[in-house]
Amino acid sequence: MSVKTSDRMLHETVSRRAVVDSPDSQSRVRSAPRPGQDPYPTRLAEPLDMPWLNRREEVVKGRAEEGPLSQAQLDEFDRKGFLFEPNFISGEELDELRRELAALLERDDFRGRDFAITEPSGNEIRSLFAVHFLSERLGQLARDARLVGRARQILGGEPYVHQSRINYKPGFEGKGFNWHSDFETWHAEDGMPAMHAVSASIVLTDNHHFNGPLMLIPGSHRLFVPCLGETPDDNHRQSLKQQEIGVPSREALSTLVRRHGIEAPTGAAGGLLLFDCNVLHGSNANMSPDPRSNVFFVYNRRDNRCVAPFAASRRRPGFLAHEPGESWSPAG
Ligand code: 6CS
Ligand code: FE
Repeated sequence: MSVKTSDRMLHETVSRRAVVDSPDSQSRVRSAPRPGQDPYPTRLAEPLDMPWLNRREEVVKGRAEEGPLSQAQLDEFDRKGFLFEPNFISGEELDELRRELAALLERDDFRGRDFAITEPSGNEIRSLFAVHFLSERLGQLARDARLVGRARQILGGEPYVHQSRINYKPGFEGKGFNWHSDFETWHAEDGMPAMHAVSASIVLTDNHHFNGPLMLIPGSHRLFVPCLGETPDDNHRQSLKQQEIGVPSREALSTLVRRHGIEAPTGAAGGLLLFDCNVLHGSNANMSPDPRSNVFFVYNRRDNRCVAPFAASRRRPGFLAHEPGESWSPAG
C-alpha cells in the first residue's frame, strides 16, 4: 500500500517535470518561467500553478529633472500605472483636433479598409488605426515634444510610435472593451519583448460616467496575468471588435479588483491619460447619446522593438505594429 502510494507520487513528480521541461510548446509551461524561457508566457493551453507572475522591468525609468513630469507625477504613475492630466490641451488646439477627428470619420475611402474597425454589429467606425500616418495633423501631435518628452521620461530612452489609433465610441452604438493588458497582446501577437511602452490617450469629448470611460485597475501593472487559450489565426479581426483571447480569468480579475479597486478618470475634453503598457483596463458600452472619442499613441522604447510574436503563428498587419523609423501608407 505504502509502496503504491509512493509509486504514484513518483510518477506524478516525473510527469509534472516532463511538462515543465517540454521544449516544444510554450503553451505547456506550468510553473514560473526559468532563465532562458519567455518571462511572460501567455495564451496557454492550461493555467500556470500561480495566477500571475511579477513584472521584471521598472515602471518609471527616467528622472524628474529631465522634465516635463514632476517627481510627484512620476511617483503617481509608478504607483498606479497611470496618470491623468486634465486640460492638457484646450481652446483652438482642441477644436482643431476635434475637427480632424470628424474629418477622418467622414473619409469614404477608409470605409471597408482593414485599418478601419467597425462595431461588432453595425457599420459605425469603432477604431481607426495608424492615424499618425493617415493625418498630417495627428502625425504632428505624435511628434509633439509635450508627449514625446513625457514618454521619454517614463521609458528612460528614445521612444517611437508602435501603434496609433482613434477610438470613436459613438453614442448608443459604441460597445465596450473587455479587461486586458495591452502588453499581453503586443507580446503575444506583435513580439514586443519587454514592458518598455506607454500609451498617451487624449480625450477629445467630455468623458463622463455614462459614455463608457476607460476603467483601470491601479497597481495591476506590476503583475503579468498569463491568459488561457491559443491565439487563433487572424485573431485581430475578432479581438479589435470584441476581445475574447488575451482576457485574464475572472478569478484573477476578482482578486485584483478586490485588492486595488477600479478607477475611471473622467473630465472635460482635452485631458491626457498616460498609462503603462501592462495596466489592466477596459470599458463599458456607451449608452449615452454623446460619443466618447479619444486619440492615442503608443510609445515604445527603441531598444525594445518587436521581434517574432511570442504566442502567435504570424505577425499582425503593419497598421497595428509599426517599426522605428517606418513610414506606413494605406496603399500598403
Ligand atoms: O490589439 C491591440 O493592439 C489593441 N487592442 C486593445 C483592445 N487595446 C490595445 C491595442 O490598441
Ligand atoms: Fe487597450
